[in-house]
Formats: sequence, structure tokens, C-alpha cells
Amino acid sequence: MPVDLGKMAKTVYVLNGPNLNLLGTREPDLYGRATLREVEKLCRTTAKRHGLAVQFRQSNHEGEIVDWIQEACAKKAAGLVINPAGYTTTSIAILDALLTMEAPVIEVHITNIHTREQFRRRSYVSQAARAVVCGFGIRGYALAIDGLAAIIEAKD
Ligand code: CA2
Repeated sequence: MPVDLGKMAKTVYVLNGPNLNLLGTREPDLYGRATLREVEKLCRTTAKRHGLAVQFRQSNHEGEIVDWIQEACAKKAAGLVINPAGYTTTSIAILDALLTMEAPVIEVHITNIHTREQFRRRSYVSQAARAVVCGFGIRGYALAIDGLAAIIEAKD
């Protein structure tokens, strides 16, 4: 039976890099007290308001994140939000995967990486990002989805 793509909710991927599974359990002064599960809920609530479905993932493994970016492309995701965490400043593999995406990519960081150590300030991922949100705590994820939704709606 043919699938009517027009009637299916568009999907956005929200990908989280290494150690973000620890959110809410360590370094609360820096990253806050909310857990990744709460971030997921925030993303789902925000996306729902825009009629978007969410694939929410976290991995400590670079290649798995690359696989998920390729999956988002193959499944024609409407957009992708990524907090690459420690891979932000090291991963050409993640950058290359993101550069293959036609859908808009938004980079998110919980902290303001520009007020932290020098080594955190240079992001490879930013080269593939339509926009970067940093320093709003976990609210940045909701802001990223709101922004992504506006870009997606403007395209329709
Ligand atoms: O501010 C952000 O969101 C970061 O992407 C977080 C990364 C860091 O390497 C980036 O420079 C900025 C670190 C994620 C580690 O997450 C933890 C969460 C709670 C406790 C410990 C680590």
C-alpha cells in the first residue's frame, strides 16, 4: 500500500553525544539538575506543539552518532538537533555526516562554550549548522526545536 507522506508527522532527530547520559547526576552547577530523560520530555512537548515527531538518542560512540545522522538522511528527517558534547571540537566524521544532510541542522550546547576553556570554543559541527544555541541550559533544546520548526514551516 502506498504511504501518504503528506499525512505523516514530520520527524526531527535530537542527537546527544558522550557523557550526556550523566546529565542531572554530576556537575549540577555547570549542567543543571535536569536528567536526559527530562530533556527528552521537553523535546517531545516542544515538538508536539509544532506537530513534529521526535527521534531522541544519546550515544558515547562517535560511529553510532554518524550512523544515526545517516539514518536521519535516509528516513528523510525534516531536521536535526545535535549536542555533540565532547565530539564538538574533534569529530570530522560527524561534521562530514552532517554536511551530507539537506535538512537543517541546529547545534545545541547547554553551557556557553565561549565563556569556558579555549579548547571548547572551536566547533567543527558549527560548519554544518544552520544555527547554534548555547548557554540557555536545557531550554536551548526547546529553543532549537522552535527554530527548526520555523525553518521547516517556512519551507512548506
Ligand atoms: O554545554 C554543552 O552542552 C557541552 O556540549 C557539554 C559537553 C562539553 O564537552 C561541551 O564542551 C559543551 C560535555 C557533556 C558532558 O555531560 C555531562 C553531564 C553531566 C555530568 C557530567 C558530564
